[in-house]
Amino acid sequence: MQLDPKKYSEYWENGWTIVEKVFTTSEVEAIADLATRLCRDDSEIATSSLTADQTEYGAFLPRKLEFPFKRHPDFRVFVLSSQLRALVEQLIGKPALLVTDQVFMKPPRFGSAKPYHQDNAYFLCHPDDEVLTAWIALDDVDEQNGCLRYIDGSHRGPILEHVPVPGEPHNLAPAPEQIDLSRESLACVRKGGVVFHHSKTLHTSHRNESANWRRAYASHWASADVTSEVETIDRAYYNQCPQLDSGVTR
Ligand SMILES: O=C(O)CCC(=O)C(=O)O
Repeated sequence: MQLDPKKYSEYWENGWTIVEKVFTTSEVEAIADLATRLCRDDSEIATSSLTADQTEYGAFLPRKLEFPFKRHPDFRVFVLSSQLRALVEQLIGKPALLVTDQVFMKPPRFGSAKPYHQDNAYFLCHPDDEVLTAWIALDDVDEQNGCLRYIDGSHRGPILEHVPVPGEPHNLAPAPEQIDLSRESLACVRKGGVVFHHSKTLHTSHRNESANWRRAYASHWASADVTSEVETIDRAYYNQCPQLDSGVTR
């Protein structure tokens, strides 16, 4: 799949861009159904203890399916699709390797907010220009159901200090005064579209206030030249199960 040069410029100017129609509606619907089913299977809360409303809107679901690539072959086929990889490679300018992935689930009216952060505050990868996230929309995503929000140009600044958010120790975020909200943009996208962001771009998503699902498959990619101060690259799929990530070898 050929990347529109305008999208390439937008990515390097703002730190993110959207490419619509990378996947078909039926491809993303099958993946959304599979992720939802696996989350329900994983749920430790007995559904019998929930109210009808909670059950209907999936309040018992975990909010995140970790490592879908390892969970089911259909996820592997999906995330390693040639059209997605081609777009990633045009953005980073080198062959791309899949590092890790997650499916973020925001059930209707229950999906919680994710605070502003930079992915590379967690990954600590270098060079950071060769690391990106391809966030695949599994539902139509807008302001009401919790679209991604970006601080334009933040990928050109430093990695900010990230500290645990009060009451949410699993979430690390910079101090609010370090986020210039006057440069915030919303990334609304149709299901099957992909939002690409640089590893240093500040991004967040709000709670899902709508009656619709907001599910997204986030895939994290790097070139073979990328190293990490922590275990990100040692634990990358292409190092753990190279036979499955067949595109490029180190
Ligand atoms: O989907 C979300 O709400 C958060 C996604 C995110 O932070 C990421 O993909 O890096």
